[in-house]
Amino acid sequence: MNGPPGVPSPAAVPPSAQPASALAADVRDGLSRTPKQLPAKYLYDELGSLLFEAICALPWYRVTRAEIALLATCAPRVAHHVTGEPFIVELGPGNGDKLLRLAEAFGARARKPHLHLIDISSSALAAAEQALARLAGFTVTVAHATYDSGLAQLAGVRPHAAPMLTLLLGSNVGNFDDDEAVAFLRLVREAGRAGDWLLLGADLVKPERDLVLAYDDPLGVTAAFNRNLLVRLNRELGASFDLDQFDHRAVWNDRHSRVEMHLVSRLPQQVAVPGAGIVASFAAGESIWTESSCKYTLAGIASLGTAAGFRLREQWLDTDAGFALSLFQSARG
Ligand code: AVI
Repeated sequence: MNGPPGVPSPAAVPPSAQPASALAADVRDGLSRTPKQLPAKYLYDELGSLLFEAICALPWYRVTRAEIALLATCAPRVAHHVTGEPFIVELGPGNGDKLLRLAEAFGARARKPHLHLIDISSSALAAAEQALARLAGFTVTVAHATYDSGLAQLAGVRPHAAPMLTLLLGSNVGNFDDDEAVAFLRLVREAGRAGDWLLLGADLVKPERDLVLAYDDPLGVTAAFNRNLLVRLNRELGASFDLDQFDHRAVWNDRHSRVEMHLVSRLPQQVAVPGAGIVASFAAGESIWTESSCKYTLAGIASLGTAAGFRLREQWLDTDAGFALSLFQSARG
C-alpha cells in the first residue's frame, strides 16, 4: 500500500491498466521533489511481483510465514465471531494461500462464504483464484482494481444480508504512513456497514538489525526488487538509468517507526526520462525514496483501528517473529 511516500497502497492501478501517462506524471512529480521519491505501487510490475513472492520466502523476511502460522490459531476464532454466510474480501490476496487457510475454517458451514479478491495484479488474481478453486462450494469473484476503486465497487457486489469481513494482511497497512493508514481503514469501514469485520495483519517493531536484514537481505533479492523499479522506468518511459550507478539501501527511521527503502546514486549524474519529459539530476549519495514499511506496537495497531471507527475484538501475537493479527469490528451506531 503505500507508504511509499504519499501513496495509498501497493494497490493503486493494475500495471496492465496503468496508463503510461499516470506513471509518467508520478515520475515527473516524484523526481522533482526533495527528497526524490516514487510511489511504491510501481514496484509491482510482473517481475516485481515475482521478486516480492521470493522475498516472502527469504529467511530474513518473516512476515508471510509468521502470518500464515498465526492464521492456524486465529482462523477458527474469526469463524466463531463472523457468523452466517459472510462476504469475505481480501485486499491484495497474493497467491491466495492465506485466504485459503482462513476460508477452510468456514468450511463446515452449510452455506459457504462468498470470497471476493481485489488486486492490482492480474497474475496474482489468477494465482489466487486457482488456489481457491480447491474449496468446494465457495463462490469466488475477483476485481482487477486498485484498493480504492475495488472498495468503492463493493456495495454492488456484496449480497445484501451478508456480514462482511475484510482482510488486509501481510502488513500492507505498513506501506501507509499513520494518517494515510487511518484514512484508508476508514475507507474500508465506510465500504461496509456497522457490525462488519476487519482482520488486519501488521508487523511489529523489533531490533533494528533484524528489520534492516529483512529489507536488505544477504541474497540481494530485496535489492533486485527495488532496483527493478529503474528497469521498469527504462522500459516504460525510455529512461536511461544505469543500474550499476544506483545502490539499494534500507534504513530504519526510528522517529517514524519505519523501514525506508532508497535507491542511492553512486555519483553525480543526469538521467533522461523522455516518457516523463524530464532529465533528473542526482548528486552523489542522493537517493530516490521508494517505499516505507511502518512497524507497530500492539497498542499502536489498536489505535489505528479505533481512529478509523473500529473496535478491537481480538488480537493474536507471534512473539518470536514479532507479528500480530487483529480482528476489529466496525462500531455500531
Ligand atoms: C507489501 N509490503 C507489505 C512489503 C513490506 O514489507 O513493506 C513490501 C516489501 N518491500 C520490501 N520487502 C517487502
